Amino acid sequence: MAYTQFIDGALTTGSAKESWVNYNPANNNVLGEVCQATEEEIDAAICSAEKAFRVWKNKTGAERGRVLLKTAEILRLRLEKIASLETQDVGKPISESLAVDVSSAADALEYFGGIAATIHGDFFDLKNAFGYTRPEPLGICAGIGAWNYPIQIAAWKAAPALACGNSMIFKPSEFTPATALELAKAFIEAGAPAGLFNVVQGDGRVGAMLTNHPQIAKVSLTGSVSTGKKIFAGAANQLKKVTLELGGKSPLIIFEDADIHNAVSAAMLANFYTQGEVCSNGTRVFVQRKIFDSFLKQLKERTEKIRLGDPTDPDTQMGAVISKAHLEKVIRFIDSGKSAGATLLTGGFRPEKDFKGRDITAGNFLTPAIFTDCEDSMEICKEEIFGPVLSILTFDTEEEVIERANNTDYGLAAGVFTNDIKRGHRVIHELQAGTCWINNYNITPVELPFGGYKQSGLGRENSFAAIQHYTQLKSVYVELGNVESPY
Ligand code: TXE
Repeated sequence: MAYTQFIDGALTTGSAKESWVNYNPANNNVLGEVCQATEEEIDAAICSAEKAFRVWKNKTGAERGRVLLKTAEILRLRLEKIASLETQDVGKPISESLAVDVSSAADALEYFGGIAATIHGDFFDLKNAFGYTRPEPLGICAGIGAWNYPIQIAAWKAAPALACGNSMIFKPSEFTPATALELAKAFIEAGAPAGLFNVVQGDGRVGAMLTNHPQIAKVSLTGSVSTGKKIFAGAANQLKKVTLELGGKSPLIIFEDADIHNAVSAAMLANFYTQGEVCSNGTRVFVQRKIFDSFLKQLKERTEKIRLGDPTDPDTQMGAVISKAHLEKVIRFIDSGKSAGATLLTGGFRPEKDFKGRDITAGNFLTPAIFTDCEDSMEICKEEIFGPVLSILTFDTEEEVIERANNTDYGLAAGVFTNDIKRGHRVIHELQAGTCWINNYNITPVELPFGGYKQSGLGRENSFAAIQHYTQLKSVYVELGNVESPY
């Protein structure tokens, strides 16, 4: 099959000038051909999005909200189909796609569909006058996605954008072209005007063309820090708004009074869920020295029981990483950890059989890895690996671990496990991170803002906080008397 553009309410047809093969990470079978959008197609998407914006911006919030809510309903009705597409595109277990990806997309559409009618300005009673503010839409917004949560990322960007009256052109990652097209179809079926949510396929070149296009008012990226810096630079010469949801190397701190079973569960979720391909993962696991041995024993035992294999099997708990190239990148990090003197306690190798004895050598599989004897200065403790590699570190005091946890250019997320309520809040308040958890990890309800400090990004997704990133505020002063003038 061909993954083409979705412009003005329909999939485009015709042969592509440039295309590449999309592979299934679990077996590297060919899923289809991804068609790189041409400049003409991007112009058509812009023209269509402008037309839709002119209609959409005059809708009331309630009218916009109804379309978002209907879109969410359609996604939920198609949960199995879309989840299956996501699993074959990303390589993640079907249990995850069914439980998280599609539902999280629908949650965002429902949340912003629900608040669309409540987006409002303020009124100010002044001396013989009054003032008011108007949160106004920006125009055509570009969304650019990463490959780990394709439909969630597309919906987390489209939902607030459309709720605020904008139109959106979305470019999925070149590795996962499929489910953004399902979202586009759902919007049309829900009654959105053609062109309100267009999809263009392509690699960074198409992303750069959108970023630099003068009719694009804002760019929202989910991707790596390096790409975020390129987009920020590209937007700078037009002073274009950006939201950047980037990478991280987040700390997960386990104090000696923590519930060990819960802390181990969180450490595993923070490193092995979605094969570790989650930006907010707690990949530096700091364990207070007194409980280190008992924590590590349970972590190793439970990690070695993870059911790695065919992602389409409902019993599978861990699938394949996105591509051969990414698998090799993760393995290079594992080799660097060993060279630096860390101990590879378990995992980190390519299995031939999965947990049901099936041959999985054709896929990009890697057993979940745990490194001990780590030092903060090691590359595996400083750089984002974006794979199933957990680095465990020990600490003694609260002051020490806060200092070490903050010693990074990243600042996306952080977690603390303790039963001392004062210590939990005291420590989390000192951690330089935008998205934090106490006694859990990576739980992202749409009501809470999601985003990072420092080089992990700019702006926030989800929650009412996202509204400010998709509107511009107009002040209006209304005179009820005369103009007092000295002239
Ligand atoms: O990112 P890439 P990937 C991060 C995660 C990791 C990375 C993995 O931490 O670092 O994303 O995803 C497009 N101008 N997050 O490899 O390579 C590219 O085509 C415009 C953080 O996909 O940065 C793709 O669509 N666009 C996140 C997108 O950028 C460009 C959660 C991302 O590609 C471009 C998930 C350019 N010059 C992953 N170059 C979070 N914080 O929420 C590339 N692209």
